[in-house]
Amino acid sequence: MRTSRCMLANVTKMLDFYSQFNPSPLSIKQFIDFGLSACERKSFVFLRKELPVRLSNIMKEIHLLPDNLLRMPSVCLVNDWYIRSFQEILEFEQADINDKMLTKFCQALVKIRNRHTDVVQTMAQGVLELKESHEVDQATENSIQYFLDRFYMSRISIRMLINQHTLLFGGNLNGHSRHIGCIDPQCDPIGVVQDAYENARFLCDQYYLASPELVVKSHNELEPNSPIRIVYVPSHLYHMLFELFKNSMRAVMEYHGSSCENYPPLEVTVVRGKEDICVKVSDRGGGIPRSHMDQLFNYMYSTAPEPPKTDAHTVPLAGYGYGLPISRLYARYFHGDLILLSCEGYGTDAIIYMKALSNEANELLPIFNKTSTKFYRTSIPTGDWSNQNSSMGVRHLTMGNPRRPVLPSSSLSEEHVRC
Ligand code: P4A
Repeated sequence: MRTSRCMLANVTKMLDFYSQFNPSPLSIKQFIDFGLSACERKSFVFLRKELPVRLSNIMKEIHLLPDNLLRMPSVCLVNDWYIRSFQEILEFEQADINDKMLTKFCQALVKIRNRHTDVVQTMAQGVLELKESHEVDQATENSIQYFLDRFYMSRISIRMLINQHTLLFGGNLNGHSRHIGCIDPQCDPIGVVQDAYENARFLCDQYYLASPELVVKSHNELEPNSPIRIVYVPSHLYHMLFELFKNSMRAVMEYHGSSCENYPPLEVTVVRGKEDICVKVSDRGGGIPRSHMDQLFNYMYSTAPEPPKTDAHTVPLAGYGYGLPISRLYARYFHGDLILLSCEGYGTDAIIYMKALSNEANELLPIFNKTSTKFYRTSIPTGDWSNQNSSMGVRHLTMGNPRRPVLPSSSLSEEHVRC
C-alpha cells in the first residue's frame, strides 16, 4: 500500500505540530500510582497526545539520518510503519470518549505493537544493506550510533506505554497477580538471575556440551537478612541478565577450551544500597582488552549477516546482534546503567545499576530539538588530545570510555583527528 502525496502533506503538518512538544517522562512510581487508580479514560486522554509526541519526536530524527541510509529498503519500511502508526493514533485525536471508542483504542494499540515487533531486526538489516553497498565514513557511523540509541530508547518507552495500557485495560483481567501492568512492585532480582542463568545455560550446554556453574551472593544494606525486593519491570531485567550470561558463558567456554574439567563459575552479586541496586555478573573468561570495549556497544560493528543455521549446534551462543547496546538502553531507560569492567587475561565484570527508589526511576527519553538536530549536521569533532599513534598520523581511537550522565555518551567512538 502506497501513501498518497496529499496524505503525506498532512502527516508532515501533524509531525511538525506534535514534535514541538517534549515527551513527558513518567517514573515507575507514577506508572504504579496510575495503575492502582486505573482510569481508562485518563489513560486514553494521556496516550492520544503522548504517543503522537513520542512518535513524532523520533520520526523527525529518522529524517536527519544520512541520505544513503535513508534510502535503504529496510529503513524505508520501518519509516512507513511509523507513519502508519502515527496516523492510526491521530484518528483518536478528536474522538468522543465512550466504551466503544476505548475498546477500539486498545485494539489499535495492539495492532501497532504487532506491526513494530521486528523493528530492531529490520533496522539492523538496513544498516547491513548500507554496509554492503557503501563505504561508511566515521561521521556516518557516529550518526548511526547516536540515532540508534535514541531510536531504540524511544521504542522501549512507546512499548512500555502501550503495554501498560493494554495490560491494565485490555480485558484480560489478571486480578490475582501482584503485577501492575508489566511492573512487579515486589520483583525478586535473584529469582530473575536464576531464570536468566538457566535459560542461557540451556543454550550453552547445547553448543558447548558443558557450562559454568552459578554462585549467587547478596547483600541488603538497608535491612540485613531480609530478601531483596525491587520495584521494576522483570522482563527488562531478564533481558539484560540473559544477555550478560550468554556473553560470560561464551567467554568462559572459549577461554578454557573443551578439554577443561572444571570451568570457573559465574559469580553474581546482588546488592541493595540506599540509592542503587546493583547486580554484578563476574566471570573468569579471560576478559577483553580495553581497546575492544567500545566495539561491544557499537551498532555498526555488531552488525553482521546472521550465521547460517544448519542445526542447533552451529548457532553461536552470543555475539551476533545488538544484545549489549540494547541491554544498556533498558538499564538507562529508568535512569540506571549497565557497564563492563574487564581485566584482560583474567575476566569481565558486568554491572547493572537500577534506581532503588521508584520515584527516582524516571523514564529517560530522547528529545528532538536544536541540540539533537545539530548532532547529525556536525562532522567529526576536532580532537583536543593527542593520538596514541600521532607521530605516524594514523587515525585511531584514543579516549577510553568516559561516562557521561546522559544518553549520547555511547557515541563516544569519535576519532580525535586534527581537522
Ligand atoms: N572476553 N570477555 C567477554 C568476551 C570475551 C565478555 C566476549 C572474549 C566478547 C564478545 C562477545 C561475548 C563475549 C564477558 C562478559 C560480557 C561481555 C563480554 O558481559 O566475559 O560477544 C559479542
